Amino acid sequence: MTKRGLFILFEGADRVGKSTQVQSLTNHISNSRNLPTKSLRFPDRTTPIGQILNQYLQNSTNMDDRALHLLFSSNRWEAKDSILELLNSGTNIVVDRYSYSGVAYTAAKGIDVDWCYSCESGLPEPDIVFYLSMSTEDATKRGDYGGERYEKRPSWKVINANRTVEEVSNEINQIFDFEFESLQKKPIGTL
Ligand code: T5A
Ligand code: NA
Repeated sequence: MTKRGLFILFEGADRVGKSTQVQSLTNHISNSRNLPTKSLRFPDRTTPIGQILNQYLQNSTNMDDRALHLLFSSNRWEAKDSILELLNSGTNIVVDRYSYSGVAYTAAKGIDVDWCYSCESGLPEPDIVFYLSMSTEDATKRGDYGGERYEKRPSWKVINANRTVEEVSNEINQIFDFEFESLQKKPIGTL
């Protein structure tokens, strides 16, 4: 029987090295385990909704905060079925930003965090979250990154990203290798 794929997520502030580590872990999983592995990113700028988001991000066009939040969220909802198909068919996905970015960036504008999160409720849940953090000082400042509730999750790993690419990816690979088999036994979760 084909085992399901894992949903691995990278989160963290701008420029902390998420995309670099997404690529690295994708290669590690493909090479060390010879398993189908795909990287995804949000926003997915290739869809019609993603194109609106791309225009917003490139030109900082004016948009109502909640309207923008709903577009980022819709951009995840439109990927829901394909995410579940990948996981159920045994493909691991390594994802660059997801709901936690969505909640954090909108809540930082003063919008109620529960409202922000409610738009994400029902989406597939990541099995493990690597939260890349630049320094303990920054990490403290970001204590409310999307709300403390996330950091209580057992699968939330805070990684010191203020090191070389290799040092960071070695730690991530070790954690991944350690957790892989037990995570695979769990059913796919829902936010
Ligand atoms: N957003 C997103 C929302 O508001 N709501 C949402 O729901 C979502 C999903 C675009 C914006 O959208 C917002 C958040 C963002 O503001 P994005 O496209 O993911 O989101 O942002 P990007 O600009 O693509 O990515 P980031 O700026 O966040 O950068 P990364 O991916 O964290 O960093 P990376 O890997 O590209 O590295 C940056 C540079 O550092 C170097 C790399 O080579 C690169 O030059 N680097 C290192 N240098 C030294 N040491 C290391 N360890 C290094 N690792 C990487
Ligand atoms: Na990036």
